Amino acid sequence: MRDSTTADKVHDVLIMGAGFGGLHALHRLRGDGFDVLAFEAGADTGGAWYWNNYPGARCDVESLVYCYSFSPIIDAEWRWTERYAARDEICRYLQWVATRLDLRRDIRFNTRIVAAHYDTARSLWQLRTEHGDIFRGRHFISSPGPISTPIPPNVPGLDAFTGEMIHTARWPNPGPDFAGKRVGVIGTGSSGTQLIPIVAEQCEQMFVFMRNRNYYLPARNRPLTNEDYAWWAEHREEIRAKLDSSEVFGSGDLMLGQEIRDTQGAKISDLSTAEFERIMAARWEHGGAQIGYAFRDLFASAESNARVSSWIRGKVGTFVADRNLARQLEPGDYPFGTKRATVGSGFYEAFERPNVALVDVLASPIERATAKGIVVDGTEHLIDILILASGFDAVTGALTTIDVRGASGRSLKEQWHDGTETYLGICLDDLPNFYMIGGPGSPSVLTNVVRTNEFQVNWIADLLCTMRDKGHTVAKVAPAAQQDWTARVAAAAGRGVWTETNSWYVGANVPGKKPQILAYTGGLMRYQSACNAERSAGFQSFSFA
Ligand code: N01
Repeated sequence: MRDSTTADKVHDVLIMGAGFGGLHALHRLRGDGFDVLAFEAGADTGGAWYWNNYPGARCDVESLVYCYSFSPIIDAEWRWTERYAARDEICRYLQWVATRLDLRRDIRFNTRIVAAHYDTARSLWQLRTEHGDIFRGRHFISSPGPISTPIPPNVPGLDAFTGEMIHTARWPNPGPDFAGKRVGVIGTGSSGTQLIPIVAEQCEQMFVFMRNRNYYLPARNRPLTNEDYAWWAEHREEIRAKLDSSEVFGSGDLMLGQEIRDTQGAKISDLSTAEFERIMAARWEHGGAQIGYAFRDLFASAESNARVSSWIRGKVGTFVADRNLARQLEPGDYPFGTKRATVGSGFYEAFERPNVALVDVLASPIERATAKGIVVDGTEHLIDILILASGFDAVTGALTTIDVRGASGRSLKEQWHDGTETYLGICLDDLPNFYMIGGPGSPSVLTNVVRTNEFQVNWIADLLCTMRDKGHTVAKVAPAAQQDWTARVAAAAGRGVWTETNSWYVGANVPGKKPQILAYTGGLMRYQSACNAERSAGFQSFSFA
């Protein structure tokens, strides 16, 4: 291990990750006069999108709201081309922001942090990179992105496979040539759903190993027009305020069209059948995940959710004519939205292609991988390229797969072994001067993640400014505050249907991970109230030194 070229320099703030959260934190804190240094594992910014370079990768939150709102410069100078931005355009956006706001000079690219230890004697954080360099900072902000630690499927013998094997979140550039190839895909979540129709058009043969059937919504993507931008200029602040006032779920509540906006927020239990049908049909036609934001009781009431779930199940037949195929593709018997719904184009239709075979691995799980393929029910499916669209150790994985240790010297992995505890999803009592953007116990992944990131960045920056004004160098949250918030996160989840389904929201996709809701399900409005109350009270849940 060697010290960095900055030798004994102690930065005010070190940031792990230079995606949406990290870039904004760097900009805000530098503007506040702090000496900030950020680390990014990728060769450039882009966050999750830098790594998820698979064919068809595209955001399922509308681009006009999947972007920063903190900067008038960005608002004025950037223009999205499509309703749902493709991966490349999002990367270009973040790369442009990094240049336009002159952030690059304080970012170390190609620099993965592998350890972060708190030095109690000197009250500072010491970060080690994979190259062995050491950096020191008074405060440490973790912003690795909630969905940044890919995991392979739990398939025996996967290492024995001798063909090309690629996880969607580690896609090579350039990617493989699929022409004349037999391709296997494990996973039909958001990544698999987007990739399958594109790769199916290029390969010789595709086997889709499909376990649970997810809810699938048509994106109805299209270019953004001058009229859209005129509408946006008029409604931008109203829409942003609505994202903040989301009571439960509000990822991309942008609705170009007055009629649909008027139906926002109804309770399904108060609606007549005709009204329910009208709202569902309008949102279905509008496309995207709008149905997820349509009703106030969607996640609070099992009966209400069941009406929506059953309505969407009934739609599969509108995509594929073959009734038997439609039945095979029908979403499973779990509440809509409790596993993140997928949004895309051409997914169901891909199964009508003669070169695509649906291999059902729900009733009969994958037995094993061999050198040449995948065995299901005693049949070996021969494969040249195996695509793992098998997801992520979400929200906590980025911190538990590196060595993070606070004042007690116990690793975060040990501390979270029996479940995560945080204060506001941002701080931990054993980790002084440590702050998470998009951490467990925050509503991040159930809201518009960019908007929530921005709120958290500002809250953390306000805390650091308050400390500086008062001459404090160390902030440590009280254990009681952490326990209270953790109980509040559990209570909020207990009031709805969130924990009924095995999904990454509850860590069910990672062997050995404690089953627990990873996000605060009370909505961004309640979350912001809790954070604002803490700030207005002078950060009274913290002890300072
Ligand atoms: O991962 P997932 P993802 N045998 O965890 C299957 C964001 N995102 O990468 O459901 C067979 O959703 C697993 O099956 P099952 C977004 O938040 C956004 O697709 O467990 N199958 C499932 O089908 C998203 O939710 C965008 O039965 C196995 C799949 O692998 C999150 O990232 C795009 C298996 C994993 O689905 C993760 O999405 C991409 C096995 N042994 C990602 N193991 C957009 O904005 C796993 N599976 C569009």
